[in-house]
Amino acid sequence: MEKNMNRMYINGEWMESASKETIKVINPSNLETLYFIPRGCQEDVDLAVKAARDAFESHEWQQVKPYERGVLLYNVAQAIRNEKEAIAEMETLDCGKPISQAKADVEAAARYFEYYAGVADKVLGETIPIEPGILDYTVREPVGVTAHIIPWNYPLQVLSRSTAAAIATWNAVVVKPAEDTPATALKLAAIFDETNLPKGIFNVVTGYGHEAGAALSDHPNINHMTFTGSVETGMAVMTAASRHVTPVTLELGGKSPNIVFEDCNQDEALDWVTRSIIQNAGQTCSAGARLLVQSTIHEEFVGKICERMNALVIGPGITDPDIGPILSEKQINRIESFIDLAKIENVDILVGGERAYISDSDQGYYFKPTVLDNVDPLSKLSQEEIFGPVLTVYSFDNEEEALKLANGTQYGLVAGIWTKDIGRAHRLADKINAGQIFINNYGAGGGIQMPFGGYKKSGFGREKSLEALRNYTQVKNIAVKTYL
Ligand code: TXE
Repeated sequence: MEKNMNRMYINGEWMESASKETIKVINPSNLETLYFIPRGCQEDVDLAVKAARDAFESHEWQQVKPYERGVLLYNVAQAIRNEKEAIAEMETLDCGKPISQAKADVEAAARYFEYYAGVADKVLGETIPIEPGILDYTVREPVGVTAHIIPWNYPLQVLSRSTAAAIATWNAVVVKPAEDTPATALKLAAIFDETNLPKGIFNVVTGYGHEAGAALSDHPNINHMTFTGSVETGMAVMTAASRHVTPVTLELGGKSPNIVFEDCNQDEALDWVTRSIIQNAGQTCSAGARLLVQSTIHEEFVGKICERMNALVIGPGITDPDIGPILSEKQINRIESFIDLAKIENVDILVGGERAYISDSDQGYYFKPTVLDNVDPLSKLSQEEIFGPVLTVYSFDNEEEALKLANGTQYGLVAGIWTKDIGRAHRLADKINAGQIFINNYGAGGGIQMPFGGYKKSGFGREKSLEALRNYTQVKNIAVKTYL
């Protein structure tokens, strides 16, 4: 484990919280204590925001040329890659996710830093034709201090995608990782510490959401807030930010459908429908949580999904199973409460539906992959994130019914469409209310270069890709009379 795990990183210094209190972090695979982190409080957040503000305004940072910022970020990417195995292990111990998935996350993190390293000297303005004698142009300026509240399901990836974009565009950042999974944020701080980045450009305050997180989102001296997490907390963050007219980018999860037509390549659809709900034990905002299947192939297709789910290996993340543990007692209890509801609503529990016990000591928060059929589209089971390896299944007869089901939730993050009828695929893609549509694939390209974000309660603003630069820059228009 990293040596600085019991310290936060503020203004280039490793420090305790002003509260002097700590939070225990456990390994969800076996419930062993991993380490303790500082329980950050208002005072720590104030310190970090001030450090970021001073660093942002410093001559030193203002003098860093755009391409030099790119080089700094590129070096961070290389440093991440150099320690890929060790960083992946940290992520797995914290989150429980299978080590191969953690390695993919680390690779994605490195790619975010590379991608935005390349962007750093290409943040362009425009010239706008107005009238003879007037030169009108725009410049994209940094917003200043950007705050990033990070969830526990993809800690390093989510942290990297937004901080890389923010630093590439000349901002200074304050990060609040999730209290359950802070290891890779602190590791990233250690990596930044070894670069030539001025002190205070990258800060990490550890702590609880309702304390450090709330203090950060309600801070009068930040210029942008990026939040990924639940709808409920997202609303609280937005309310706090609104008190200071701080713009927010919210990524709040989903209830994404995979829509499977009888004419699709069934083997591919089976692979991806399964993978999209068991990735990270279903604790993924873009999980393919709902299966919408044409009634003509319902029985056959769902039967094959159940076979695949039954064959999956469950175990500690470090042993690289198909499914690792759920993050916490709170999260697994939440999944169980949905299963209780399924029983009350007489839903068909085709496989799973209960905790899994994998060792003699029965330690760890394991849950069996689960398929729920005949679910009411208006039930909470269909409308809310279960955030576990739990697939809910629905039947449709035609395109119109499929569309109605697909759009029938409060969320709109992702949708997968499986059909060889490309006209139908495009018609649906046009009408589905979601920020990202995959046709005959689910998750192509790893997403770094693609805009990502939600419709409806999945949030707003886009992360990843060049779209993210809008979050961290503001446009200034300058009109010049060219002769007097
Ligand atoms: O999320 P929270 P929780 C969804 C998923 C999950 C549910 C609950 O459905 O079952 O949310 O998870 C910080 N002010 N997602 O309770 O509370 C917190 O410390 C400021 C979807 O863990 O949203 C953490 O850093 N910050 C999702 C972050 O918010 C606060 C990923 C997320 O925690 C805060 C995670 C407050 N008042 C959960 N309270 C996705 N979109 O991928 C908490 N936080």
